[in-house]
Amino acid sequence: MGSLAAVLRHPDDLYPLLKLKMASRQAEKQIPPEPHWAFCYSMLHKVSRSFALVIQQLGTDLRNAVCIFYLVLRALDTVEDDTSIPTDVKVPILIAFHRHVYDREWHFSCGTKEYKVLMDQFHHVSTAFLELGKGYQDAIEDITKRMGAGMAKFICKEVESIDDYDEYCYYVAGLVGLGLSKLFYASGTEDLAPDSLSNSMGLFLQKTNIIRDYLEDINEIPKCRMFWPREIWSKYVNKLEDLKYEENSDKAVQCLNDMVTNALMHVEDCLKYMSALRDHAIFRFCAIPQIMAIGTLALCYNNIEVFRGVVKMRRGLTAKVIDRTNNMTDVYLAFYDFSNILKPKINKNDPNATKTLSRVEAIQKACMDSGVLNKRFVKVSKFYKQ
Ligand code: IN0
Repeated sequence: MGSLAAVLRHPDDLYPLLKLKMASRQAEKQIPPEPHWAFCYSMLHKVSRSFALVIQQLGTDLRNAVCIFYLVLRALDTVEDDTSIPTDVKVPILIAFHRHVYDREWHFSCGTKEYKVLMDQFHHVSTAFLELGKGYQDAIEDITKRMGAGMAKFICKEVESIDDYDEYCYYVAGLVGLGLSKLFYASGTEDLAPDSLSNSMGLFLQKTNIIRDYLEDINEIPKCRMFWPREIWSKYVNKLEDLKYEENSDKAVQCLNDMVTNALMHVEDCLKYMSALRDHAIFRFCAIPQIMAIGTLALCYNNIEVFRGVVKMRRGLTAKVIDRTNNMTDVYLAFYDFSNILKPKINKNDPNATKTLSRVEAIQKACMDSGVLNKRFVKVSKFYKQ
């Protein structure tokens, strides 16, 4: 029902939603016949909703490499997240995981629902991995090794300082950016992007997820998950979980706005990374999650609902983003529009108002300086209206 109400409120969501539905039907038909590839692509569709479609439009070789990279990372994530695994069992698995992807006999049961299936039948992922080109295998193994070691380090380490926060996000998302840039380069269609830009692409997505999922993470059973850095939240409350209590609403929103302002720092690097991409399918693969992220941040900024439930972009808007993102002009328009949705929400009494405003204006200046957006056009067009 919710989605019908949403379509009635936003009738121009209907067509993009229909296109999305058809595309996912189409994609399911393209599942390869070999049992191990069939398992990998059906698992991909199960674990990531819209993202599987975006992967589907990549060229065959790269698509297979990205599919396996995605599933290997999800498996590593499943081990890291499973709070029922004792630390002295979990840490060695995380550190040695890069070797296990080569070993079709290796098996470790953990996780729930579709992630348990992924772990129990991980030998299919290893079989497919061993069929990838050497360049792809080396890139995936290198990143899996560094991410496993980084995750192991933070099993017993809290995210205290903002540097810890950036370091943790580097291990679980920045390295994904470095890995994808290596895969794009190995596919021969892109130059190898600078690590700093690849890292920012990951940090912007990860920090948006950490902000959006605050309540889900703090209420995690049996052990709460805390990724917000103490250096930020300790300015507003004495314990991170205090942000969710009614009586701390004002402080909670100020802390939220501080976190969003921190995440906005990575936008210019992300725009530089995307503007350097040459291949259309790779461009869309990278740009769509980025636009989803700036849209989600605009939605979360100054929004107490982040502490009452999970704030998500409506499915119709996701369909629009997937349908309308074809070149850098679309990206600049989207970042300009969503910045324009965030800006009026900046209330001058917010402790970070000046910093937030300067970051939003820097983003809009970067979009205007691209020269592909002219003042008049931006004024009238509402590429994305909430
Ligand atoms: C991703 C990223 C991703 C895509 C393209 C370029 C990237 C460059 C650097 C870092 C990550 C990049 O995109 C997915 C998007 C995704 O999975 N979205 C979910 C929705 C959601 O809300 O989670 C979906 O189901 O559509 C992403 O978020 N991550 C990811 C993981 C693996 C790969 Cl290969 C690419 C997860 C994360 C933690 C942000 C890296």
